[in-house]
Amino acid sequence: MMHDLPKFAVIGRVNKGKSSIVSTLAEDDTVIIDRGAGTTRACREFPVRIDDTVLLLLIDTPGFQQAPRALAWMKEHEVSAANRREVVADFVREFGHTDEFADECRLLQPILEGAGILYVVDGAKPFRRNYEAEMEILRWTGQPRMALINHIGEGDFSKEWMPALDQYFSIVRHFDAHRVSFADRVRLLQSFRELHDGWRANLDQAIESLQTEWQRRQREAAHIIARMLVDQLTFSKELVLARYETPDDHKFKLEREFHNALRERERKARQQIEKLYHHSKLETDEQDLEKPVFEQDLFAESTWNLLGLNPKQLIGLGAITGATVGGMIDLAVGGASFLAGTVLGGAIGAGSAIFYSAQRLATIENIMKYVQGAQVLRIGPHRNKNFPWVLLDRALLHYISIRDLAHSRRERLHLTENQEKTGLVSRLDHELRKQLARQFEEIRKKTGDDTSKELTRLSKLLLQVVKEI
Ligand SMILES: Nc1nc2c(ncn2[C@@H]2O[C@H](COP(=O)(O)OP(=O)(O)OP(=O)(O)O)[C@@H](O)[C@H]2O)c(=O)[nH]1
Ligand SMILES: [Mg+2]
Repeated sequence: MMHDLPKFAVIGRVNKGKSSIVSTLAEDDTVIIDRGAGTTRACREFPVRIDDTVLLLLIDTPGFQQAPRALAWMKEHEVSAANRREVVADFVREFGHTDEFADECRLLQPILEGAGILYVVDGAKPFRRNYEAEMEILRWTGQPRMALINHIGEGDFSKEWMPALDQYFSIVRHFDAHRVSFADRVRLLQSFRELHDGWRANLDQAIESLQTEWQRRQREAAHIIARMLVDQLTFSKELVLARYETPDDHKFKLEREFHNALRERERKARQQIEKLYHHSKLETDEQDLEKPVFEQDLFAESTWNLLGLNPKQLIGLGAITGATVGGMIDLAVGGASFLAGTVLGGAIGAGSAIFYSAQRLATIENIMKYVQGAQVLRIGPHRNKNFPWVLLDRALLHYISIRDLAHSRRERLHLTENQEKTGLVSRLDHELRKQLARQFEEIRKKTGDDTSKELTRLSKLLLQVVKEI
């Protein structure tokens, strides 16, 4: 694979999104990107890799600063078309060790060493004649070259750019560094194939590896979400009371710990998804990130209104799963009504404890039982019918936001931008929803038991969901 490894230098005027394109294609959110011009001062290689296999190399380069002057020097030394590449090499030899044309020399170096050229322009700004010098220099190198029209901002001057770019580059493509999908990335690799015969076999392999990897990530994402749901739906917390204590002594603390543990599990699953899609920065900045939907308290009523299934849909599923309609309405309307814990009376060390599940609103007091010996206070598992649907909705919204997030985005992630994507579960196919509801019921029956079968089944169903959204 290392033999004739495809290498592309990303080239262009300062501040046109070169580093952003490298970051997006290499799925590397550590590439330095900034709104100021002249951010990248040295060339740096970024491998596009799957596991340990490098599929291709991208080289981030400084931008052209004085192309017209550089071209003037080259024209003075030109003899014929046959020696132009040599003249470019002479230029780098002449100025490579001086302060003059420092950025031009650095960006030309990898091209002279055999890299293909990805020339980036900003299609949101009009074409100007002064771009001709840099395009001409690139043509003189004779290396395989493609132009990418990026869009920094609103305007669209692609129509002006096209006829100019077509004269200097064998392929011209639109490629938006901020809004690029997986399919766009694959399409770009397919264009790379056309640039140079020697790279074709490696690029074919790269495309295949990427597609396999994408499917693997879908399966892993489905599994992460399934495992989180199984954990959340079976989770409970217990506390042994001393003889002189009453449940009231611990009620609030236990409830708080229970909710914190649920939040923590959700947070962990999100981090795993972010890691899966190579968003390492998001992971470390998570505490500081403002994520309106997700930072909303899982137990706040507004979250419940926004996500999960609506009461009618829950009733629809109730008929299937045999739950009582009255109870369901009660649970679906009040975000807070299910919060009470349940108390378990049981003899410690006497084997199985008796568990009182609260279908409807239950308070700790009214279901407390004293059995011989110590009392055990237990809270959970969460009984609300909508609970798994809210969790799933939140997980899916987070999943698609991460999956579709270009690695070049540096601003804080506002997941509410995906407003049209909220309420995903309420739009799922009814049959699929029925199957999910059945699985949730099965899982909920399994408190404390082995849930590996349920996990496998739920993963399979969620894979269907993940592939569709
Ligand atoms: N909206 C939007 N902004 C973009 C896009 N691509 C780049 N930018 C922004 O444009 C600015 C410059 O991006 P860079 O990737 O640093 O550009 P560069 O060409 O590497 O710049 P230098 O290294 O300074 O030559 C940054 O503020 C980016 O966030 C895009 O597709 N859409
Ligand atoms: Mg840069």
